[in-house]
Amino acid sequence: MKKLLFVFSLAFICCTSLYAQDNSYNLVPFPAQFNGGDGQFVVNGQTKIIVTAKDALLKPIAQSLASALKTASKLNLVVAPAAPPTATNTIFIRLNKALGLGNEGYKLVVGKERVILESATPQGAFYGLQTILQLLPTAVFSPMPVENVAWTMPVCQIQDKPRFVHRGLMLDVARHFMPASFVKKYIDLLALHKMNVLHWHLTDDQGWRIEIKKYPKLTQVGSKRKETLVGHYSENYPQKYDGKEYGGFYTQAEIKDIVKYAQSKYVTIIPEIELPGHATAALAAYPELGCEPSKNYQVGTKWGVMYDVFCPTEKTFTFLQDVLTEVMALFPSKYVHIGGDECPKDAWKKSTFCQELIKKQGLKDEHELQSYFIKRIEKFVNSKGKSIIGWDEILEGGVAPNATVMSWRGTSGGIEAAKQKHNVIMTPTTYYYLDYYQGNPAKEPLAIGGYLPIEKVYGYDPADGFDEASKKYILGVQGNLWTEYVPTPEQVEYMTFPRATAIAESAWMPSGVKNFEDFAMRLKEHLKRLDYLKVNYSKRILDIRA
Ligand code: TNX
Repeated sequence: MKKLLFVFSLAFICCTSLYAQDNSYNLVPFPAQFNGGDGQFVVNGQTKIIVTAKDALLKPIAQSLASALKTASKLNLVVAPAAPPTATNTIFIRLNKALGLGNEGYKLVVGKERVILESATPQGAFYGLQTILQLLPTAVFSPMPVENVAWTMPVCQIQDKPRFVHRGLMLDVARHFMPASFVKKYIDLLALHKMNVLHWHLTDDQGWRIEIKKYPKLTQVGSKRKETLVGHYSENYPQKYDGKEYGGFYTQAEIKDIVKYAQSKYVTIIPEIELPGHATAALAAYPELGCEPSKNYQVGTKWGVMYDVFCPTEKTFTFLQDVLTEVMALFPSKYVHIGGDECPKDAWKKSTFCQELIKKQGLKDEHELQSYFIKRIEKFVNSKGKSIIGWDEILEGGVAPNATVMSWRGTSGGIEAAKQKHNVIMTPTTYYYLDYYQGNPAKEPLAIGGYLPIEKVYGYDPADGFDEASKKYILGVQGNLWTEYVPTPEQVEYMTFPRATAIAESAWMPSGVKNFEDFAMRLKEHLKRLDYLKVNYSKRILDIRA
């Protein structure tokens, strides 16, 4: 069996390379199984898209295809409820529960006379639609009509499904606020890459960005900072501030609207509320939640890890439960991310309350106090039928029983958590930190540090370092964009793409079949799609391969 798989993989690699040399096969992420053929399906003014009444859930997908073609080609494709199976010049889109490709998979057969897209769910059909759009000329992504294009798709057969269920990007809107319209664009770009999770980092030391009705000061006070550090926060750099007030937050109405939008693109938004650390913005609003309630806490104006954190008092737990209750009501996601990272223990060490609590609970030290904190929060979240995700520090002092661990400090946290039979999401700094430099730092805009060119991002296999028995705990992967040095949407796009395209391929393609050369060739055409979508991606890959 192993030998067979090996031969299959080799054949796969050869085929994918071959196909990619032909511009018509620039699929990203590349499908799990692909067979090319001869000839083309020609789309013209008479082409019909068929969705029967029983599959009415697929209508929005048919309409999206028709509307993309209408915008770019002016062709007016009709979406109709029936046609004989032998009808020509027809695109059939239908549900088929017996496909065997899971909830997100689809089968696509492009013939000269007709196209058939089948999936077990609308989500599968949505990914099939992304593939159809990528098989069509790149101009189908144009927001305006494009002349002199032959609107064809190459004959091919595809059976496709993702490797991982969690295929995400994390966007930090706490350090720099991103407008709601841009968050929607980011969701579009996730969907284009068949990614399905937006991890929304909504709170941190430098800003609280989600309206909580019960605690209005969180946004009245916590969403604004007096000024922002310019340049690098390391002690070795001059510490200069811009002297300008900075702020922003999302109302609950805006959040509902964004969640609904994401649902239409099959993107789940996982909200993150940071605790017990990265909490200074909340403490500035409600100082009674800190270990020194009389302290004049201020929303952070520089980056890094801050000394002040939530104090594990009953007042704090009530506050956090109230906040999480409102958050869980806004986000249908089964998961809530509760942070858990970089919580310095100094404030707890100095606090008599914390020291007594440690004794009372029979805990060994402040690390076990952090574990106590997270476990209590987990219990509450579980009682509401949801689950927590935490950064890998939640392993400290004993991981909460049902937690999913997001492995960021390298891969070891994830590997360890999986050994303890916890689900994990791999997002290591070494491969997936999108705030790191992607080219020569001397030629790049200021970034947090590190060096992470797309070749390295692409080369990572998320199962590296896991033993056979642990691999099944890998839920998936995620690129993280922290925004200390990313003040605008344009800069978010620059840092995210095309590295996120490489992550999307690792999230989707079967293990062992990726090939960077092949990817780079397909990427060249894919970047033209991003041009049409007005994405300010980094052009480095084009320069180095020109
Ligand atoms: C570490 S990754 C952090 C963030 C910073 C990031 C910068 C993680 C869980 N915490 O607070 O923004 O480094 O790369």
